[in-house]
Amino acid sequence: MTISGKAPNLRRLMSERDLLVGVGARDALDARIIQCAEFDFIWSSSLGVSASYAVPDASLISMSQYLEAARSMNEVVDIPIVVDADTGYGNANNVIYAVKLFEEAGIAGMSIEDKKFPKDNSLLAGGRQELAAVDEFAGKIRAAKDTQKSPDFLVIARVEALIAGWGMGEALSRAARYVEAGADCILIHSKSQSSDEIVEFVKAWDCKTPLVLVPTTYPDLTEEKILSLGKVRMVIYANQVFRAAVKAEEEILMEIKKARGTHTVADRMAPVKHLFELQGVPKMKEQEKKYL
Ligand code: SPV
Ligand code: MG
Repeated sequence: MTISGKAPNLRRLMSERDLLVGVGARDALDARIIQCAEFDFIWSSSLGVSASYAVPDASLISMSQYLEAARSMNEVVDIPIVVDADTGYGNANNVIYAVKLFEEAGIAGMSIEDKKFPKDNSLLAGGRQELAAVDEFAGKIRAAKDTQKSPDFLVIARVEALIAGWGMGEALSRAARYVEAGADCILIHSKSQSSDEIVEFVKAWDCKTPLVLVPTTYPDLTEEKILSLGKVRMVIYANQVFRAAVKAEEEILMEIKKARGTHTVADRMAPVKHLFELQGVPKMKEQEKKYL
């Protein structure tokens, strides 16, 4: 099967820009809105997609459900989708099957994290942050790289050693092992409230392989500061968009309940016309002129 995805676009963007900025989406509408705001790529977030089913981000929904979510996002945007594939949905066999299906769906890249399946969300207080054996995870990265059909498909190895509290040395040595296994990028994740831990990792990183950061708990690390560190080629704002949506939904519901009507909320909502635009209604109307 020919792969006609956006992996080459993502690689081209990476070669042209110092820092790519991706934003987490839970569904296709989020993805469209993110594209309209002119970000570089979409992060199909496991937290977001799980949240769209209102279930915990704990390997509960299936690979097919994540695939369908990413496919629906990919269908409505031109920018590349990077899939957050958790632990790869099982062992290396599951990774092989996932890479085949996600790549065939036109997905540009995939992040796989070195935790045990089933995983817990990395930011969950008291969550099960159990790391996989290094060799086992390196096998998953090799499996992904051997499976991809397009040389441009991006395999990101995500290191969870800092999340699990195993320390800087473990994080650095794991990252180096995953580079040996063929990882295109290293996503180093941290849940520290300060950026010190991540900055220490970045400064100590001495491989050419680019780093990816997810500055959720350390928002002080702005793009400007990240650029000044060097070595980091991607930043992902993984969950801000759907967290903002949840807040807006809850607030408008409270207001409607309080006002016992919708007469006070007009300025808090996107006009229906804007929703139609995001859904591609203008294009559909053009098609109608041509074909109906
Ligand atoms: C996600 O967006 O699902 C991520 C990032 O994996 S985090 O929620 O911080 O683990
Ligand atoms: Mg995730």
